[in-house]
Amino acid sequence: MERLAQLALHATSSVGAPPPPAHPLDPLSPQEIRSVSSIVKNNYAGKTINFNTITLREPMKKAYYNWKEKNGPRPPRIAYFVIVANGDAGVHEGIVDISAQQLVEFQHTTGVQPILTPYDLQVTEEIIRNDPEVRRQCEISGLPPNSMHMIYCDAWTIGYDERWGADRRLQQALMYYRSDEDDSHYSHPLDFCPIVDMNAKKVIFIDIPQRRRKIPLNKHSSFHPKHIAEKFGTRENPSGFRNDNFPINITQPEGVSFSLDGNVMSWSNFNFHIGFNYREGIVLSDMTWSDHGRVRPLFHRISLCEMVVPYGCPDFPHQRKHALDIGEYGAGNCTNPLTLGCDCKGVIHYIDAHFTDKNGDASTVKNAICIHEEDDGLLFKHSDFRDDFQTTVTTRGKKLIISQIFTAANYEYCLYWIFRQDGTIKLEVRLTGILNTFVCADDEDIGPWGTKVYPNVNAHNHQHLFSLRLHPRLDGDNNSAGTSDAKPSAYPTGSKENKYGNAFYCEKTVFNKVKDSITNFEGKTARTWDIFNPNSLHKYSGKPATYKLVSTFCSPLLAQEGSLVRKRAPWAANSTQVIPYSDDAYGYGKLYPSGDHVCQWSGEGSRGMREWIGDGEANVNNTDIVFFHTFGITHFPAPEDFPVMPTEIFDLQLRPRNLHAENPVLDVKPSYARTTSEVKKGLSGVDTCSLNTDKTSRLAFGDKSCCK
Ligand code: ABN
Ligand code: CU
Repeated sequence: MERLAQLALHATSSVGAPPPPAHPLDPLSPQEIRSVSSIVKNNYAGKTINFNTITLREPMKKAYYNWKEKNGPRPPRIAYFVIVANGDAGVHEGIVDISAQQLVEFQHTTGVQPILTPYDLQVTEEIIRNDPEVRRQCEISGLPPNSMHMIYCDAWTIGYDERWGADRRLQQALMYYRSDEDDSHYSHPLDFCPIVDMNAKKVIFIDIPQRRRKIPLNKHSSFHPKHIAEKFGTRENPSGFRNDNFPINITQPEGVSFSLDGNVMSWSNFNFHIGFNYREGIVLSDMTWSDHGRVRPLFHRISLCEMVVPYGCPDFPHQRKHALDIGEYGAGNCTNPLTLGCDCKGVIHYIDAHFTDKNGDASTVKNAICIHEEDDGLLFKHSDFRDDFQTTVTTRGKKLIISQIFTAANYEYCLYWIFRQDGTIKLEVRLTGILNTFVCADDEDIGPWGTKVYPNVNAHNHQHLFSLRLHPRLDGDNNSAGTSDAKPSAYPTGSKENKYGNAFYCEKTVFNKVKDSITNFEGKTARTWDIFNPNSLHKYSGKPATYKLVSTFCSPLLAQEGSLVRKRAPWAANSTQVIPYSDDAYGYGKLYPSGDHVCQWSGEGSRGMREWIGDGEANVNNTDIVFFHTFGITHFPAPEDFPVMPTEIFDLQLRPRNLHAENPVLDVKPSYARTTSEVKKGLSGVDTCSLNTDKTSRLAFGDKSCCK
């Protein structure tokens, strides 16, 4: 990678600065995006350029809290941009100061390729359809004559292929056939893979397997209502749908219990900023907890900063299938517009997301972020057995959910950031969409590397691994981290220290240096991880104020040492890495663990997590730290996952421990509460079940009155 940096002093805009948004962490507005592109266009006058990225460069942490907490000046609005210029290899990238209407810095970086935008992915289908050699291969595969318009491809970045390196911007076209335009083409994969140079707009090579397989022309399996009617419809029930589809509605007769000041959320005792960018999608920042009036910082910034989906079939060229979807395509770029009553039910607030299009104009995804509440079941309960459970406190909880859904070609990733009233922060991932499929012949033994999910359809084994980036600020900037392992006493039964053999304890190991923080999940010890402030000790327990990471969906990366995916996702081989934080110029600060420009990185050299870990000697104890956590699942496909996957759910939790004086939800009003003395006197106590707060609950059968 070579960077040719230049300092730009004169490139300014002809229009004035757009009005600054309400909050320094707010994503760029459409006006700001246009303002940046106009400044960039002036600088690159004479070149034909395509805009790839225009995004907020968040303020440096120090500058941000200087403004927020110390009455300092508001940080300037800074944007980062990436453009691709016709005829130039690599990317042009730089920084625009929107407040000053100035291009501050720009550089031409070669040896890298930029993220793929939805636009980049759409041109590929036309290129392959018009290529004579692709046509010939389609005929060899048994494509009916004059059917090239029925050929589709999922365009993926090539990932990395040493035959071409990173000099040309390349995509691999995963090929499919649709028998009609409503067909699910994943039922009809083809066996060859064209490589497309997307700047030259041509096919440069076709990877053709030694064993040829014909296009499966079986009737497709699909999931649209008309196909369900074809599959399951009867004379009595033509739709084919189950006839138990009675609605479950969420009613909030008094509205929501969150409030938003622009993008700043207040809910229960939480307060935080909701951001969004092209790459990570939702970003939650400056998160605090109001502890009976005392505002305590919790996290500076939380996001999903990378992911990888490595496939496990050893045959060439399937080793190239390992999508780093966040760095190569963007959880923001691929985000869906959400629909009221459908993707989310209840009383919803949406936030739109804005991006640049290739011309530097703003494009908008409506309703990109969904904000809503749901019932969360019991928050706590206790009944006294002495009076047949009449003495009772029952408190119900609710949860706040900030969500987005992005489509990574075949897959949908549904991301739910969930807040509970007790201070728990949960991330739930739901995987749905369609398996990536490859053709197999009738008589083919596909070995242990995949599953035949449909006639002639092989779905390869793969993993979905995510990197969660946590920048903590628990009761201040100096934090620490470590493991917590449930262990039996080291002393044997009969010893003085463990006479009866029953002793066990929690073994805590603090990470002193970066190298100590490279750990893995241990099922045997029910391992969790603590992020804590060693300077803020609990008044009763004497233990440090902690957020405990409870995460058990921790499939280890299965690709071996030396594999391409292990090199390109240096963060994925372990469950945790902790690095010291420092503000870089323009506050960029160690965001992306597979590097800034992920497409076509060979995985060699020192980038991202490998660079940050360095010799592993840096101190991470009682300092400003960033905690990275790899989590996810291994997916061995099954026919139940086809033609579309029922959502597969996995999650993790961050739980406050030794942070609150006592149970932090004692002040949530119970739904039902009766003391022993009230029971004895025949008094009803607090009873909001039957006191009409919940007007919609009733018995399912028979009696229609509430709670009786
Ligand atoms: N999973 C690879 C991918 C993601 C987004 C768009 C195209 C391909
Ligand atoms: Cu999967």
